Amino acid sequence: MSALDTIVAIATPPGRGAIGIVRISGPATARIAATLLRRCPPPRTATLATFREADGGAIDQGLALYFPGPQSFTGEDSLELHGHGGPVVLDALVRRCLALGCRAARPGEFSERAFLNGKIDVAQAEGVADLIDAASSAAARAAARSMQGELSARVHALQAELTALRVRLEGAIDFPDEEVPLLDDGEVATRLAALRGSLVALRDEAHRGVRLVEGLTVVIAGKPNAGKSSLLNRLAGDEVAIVTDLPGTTRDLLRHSVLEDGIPLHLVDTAGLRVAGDAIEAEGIRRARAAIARADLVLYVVDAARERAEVGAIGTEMAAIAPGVPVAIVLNKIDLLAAEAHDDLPTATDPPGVIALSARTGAGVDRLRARLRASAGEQSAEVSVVSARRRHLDALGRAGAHLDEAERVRRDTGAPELVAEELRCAQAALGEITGEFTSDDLLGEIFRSFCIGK
Ligand SMILES: Nc1nc2c(ncn2[C@@H]2O[C@H](COP(=O)(O)OP(=O)(O)OP(=O)(O)O)[C@@H](O)[C@H]2O)c(=O)[nH]1
Ligand SMILES: [Mg+2]
Repeated sequence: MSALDTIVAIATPPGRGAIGIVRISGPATARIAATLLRRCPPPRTATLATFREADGGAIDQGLALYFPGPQSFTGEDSLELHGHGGPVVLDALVRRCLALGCRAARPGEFSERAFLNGKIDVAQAEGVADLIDAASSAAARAAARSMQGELSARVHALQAELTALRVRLEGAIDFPDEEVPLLDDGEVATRLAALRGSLVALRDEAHRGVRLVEGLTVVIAGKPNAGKSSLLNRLAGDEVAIVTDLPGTTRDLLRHSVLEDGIPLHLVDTAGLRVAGDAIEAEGIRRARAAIARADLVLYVVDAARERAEVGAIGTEMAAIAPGVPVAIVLNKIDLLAAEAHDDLPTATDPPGVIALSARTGAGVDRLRARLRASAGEQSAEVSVVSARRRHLDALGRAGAHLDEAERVRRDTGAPELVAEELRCAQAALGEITGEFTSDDLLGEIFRSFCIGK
């Protein structure tokens, strides 16, 4: 990319609208404004202007806003032309700018320039993109936080801690004969432990942020005939899966995505867990267990009429298959229970969090939906979730692995230079989030996923 180019793009969505905005950024902005509008408008002042063709004729009339660099979004001289939002008139305006020496902007190029000029970091730019793409108010709130630099600030705080600890360790390397036993005093161990704790906390929060954007993988599991496929159909609002009264109906994984309040839920129906009857079912059960292990949430479906007694053992059974994966127990087929039993379900003897419902009648399904929304992070977004992406989680994961390794090296060898080296690697991994240590290829990839004019 040449920083000398002046770029132009329509910044409003395609189609007709009351207002359409064309954005220009780069060193030739003032010159182009002087020709297009007859004079460059005063800085940061909305100015009524006629946008003119080469022959002096009017393309449109509207507001012109001139932002001299560096006090602009991109950090360069830039101009916004607010005209009428018709595709033909906006195209004519862009064509005129191209004739005056602009180049058509690539997707995300305005944001990329803002990054290159130090106006925002990559995590903030991604926050802008996520805010525009947000499908729920929770996702929008989280994206706004990242856009305003909350994720970046958390990363910077961790990096500052890492730097301080490295200085301490590198002091020990440079002055090995100092009296203070630098690595035995427990201080390094304590600070390392605190760092690991902060990193895990940030990673959890980032994970919730990713789920707001990417959605939640919800695996429906349970014994054969419990009503798993019926529940999938109920949540999907469609006959997605085959339902029969034969145990062992579902053998393969069946995936279906739905939007719950704007949050994508990726539902996975599975084969009933039991001792398999044949090779096909055995493979289905193997796949079911693998899906459970990768789930963000498992809905364990129980036939309320026949399997109530087994509810207590489910937690242990699931923990063996998928340690750490949250499980919600769904007591299904409550329509088969005596009418008076419905009202006080779940009862005090059920484990906490049990959701009683009927996949057949739909009774109680709203409670399940509320639980799904909560799991998708909607509730925690009230507190403070930042929007995040897989690549952030990845970087946080690698930083965490280096900190674990630093702790292991500290314990086993006590060699400050080895610990310091792991801290340096952790720091580099964190730097990828904000773009400090990100390769040009990755940067290009990130910004290309943005829309044109942003
Ligand atoms: N009365 C009643 N029957 C239900 C309910 N949910 C499912 N069933 C019935 O239970 C039987 C099994 O339902 P499925 O949805 O196929 O159960 P599954 O857990 O997917 O079974 P497999 O795929 O064999 O493991 C069918 O006859 C369903 O009609 C319910 O809420 N109430
Ligand atoms: Mg089934």
